[in-house]
Amino acid sequence: MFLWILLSVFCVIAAQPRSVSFSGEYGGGGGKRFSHSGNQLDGPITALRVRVNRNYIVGLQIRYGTTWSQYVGGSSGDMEEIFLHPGESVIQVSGKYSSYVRKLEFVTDKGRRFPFGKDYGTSFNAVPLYPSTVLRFFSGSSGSIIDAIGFHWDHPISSCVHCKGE
Ligand code: MMA
Repeated sequence: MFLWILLSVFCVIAAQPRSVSFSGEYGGGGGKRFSHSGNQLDGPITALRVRVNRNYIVGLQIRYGTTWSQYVGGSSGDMEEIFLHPGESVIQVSGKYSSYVRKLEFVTDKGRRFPFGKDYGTSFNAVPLYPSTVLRFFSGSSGSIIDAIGFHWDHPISSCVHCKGE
């Protein structure tokens, strides 16, 4: 009986369609860790602010729904900002890194590409593992610049029960 219950539980879990995947981390070991896991409750990613100097990705601030995340990173260089179209999602991030993050290029499901930073270092190409999944949140490490970055993919948020102003 116990074995039968165990087997049923296993089958139910094994039959669930998978959707969550992670790409990264890209970069080095310095800085202080950050994760936007909880920001997902504010809604889907709707805009990006990326601070760049002449060598590195210096800082990041991400808008989830209508709420901007805390800024992570340093103060050198210039802040650039892009807004996604309503319903548009990031489905690929390629870039370059060394001991720090040097370039990030976001590609959306509408075929738009947004490059930030410089073309030096080791290349990476981050894409979701499962079909129809999109960039849901960021994590990584930062100090005076962005030391490392990772990308978390899942289905787009459909029901915005927690979202403000959606
Ligand atoms: C700080 C500190 C380091 C980090 C760098 C770059 C200047 O030092 O947080 O751990 O590697 O910034 O972000």
